[in-house]
Amino acid sequence: MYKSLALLAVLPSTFAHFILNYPPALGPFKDDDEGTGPCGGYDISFSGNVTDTTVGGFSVALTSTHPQANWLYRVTTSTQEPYNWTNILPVVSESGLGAFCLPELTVSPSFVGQQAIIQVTQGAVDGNLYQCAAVKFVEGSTSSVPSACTNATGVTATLTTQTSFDNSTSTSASSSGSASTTSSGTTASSSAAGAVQKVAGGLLAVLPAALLLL
Ligand SMILES: [Cu+2]
Repeated sequence: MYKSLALLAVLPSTFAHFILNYPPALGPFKDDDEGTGPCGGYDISFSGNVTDTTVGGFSVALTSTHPQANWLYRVTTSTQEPYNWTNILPVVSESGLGAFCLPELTVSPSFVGQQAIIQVTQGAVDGNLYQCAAVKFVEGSTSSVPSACTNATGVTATLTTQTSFDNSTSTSASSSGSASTTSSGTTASSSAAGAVQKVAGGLLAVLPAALLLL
């Protein structure tokens, strides 16, 4: 009893599904609106916090209150539907409660100089949940990981072969055999595997790179 109260005290005051700790979210967390896309009750906007973010390596730090979830990390420079999202990683399957951070995420250098929205979607037992951060992409990679980027004991993550929560056989990459699709897939998988490998001090299993190329 006392122990569970103490645990609750560590969690955010509302019993949130998940919280985006870094980069800073578009606005104060709104628990009731977290299921509202694209940004958990916020319109896409650059009028608040805009965090300088290096294209060659950056962190996204989360707190999850679901013991198991899938995560999708996407980016866009568009402010209007359908937003033209680009996946930063394939869907990540994660288990464990509390702090969950992927360091060394990357986006294409073509984002340098642009303001963009990083969107994190959590696919959980109670549906899809959304948080976003406004960033300005700059050159280079950040050598130091922000203090907000930690992983709770027991948190593990693996990359899946899915590109969305809808299904794994959607029109994009999977059924196309073109050379350009193959080579971009190779690049994405190696950097993605590197990012996921950093989670939780080697507790995780990373899918063989070959699987990601299917
Ligand atoms: Cu929830």
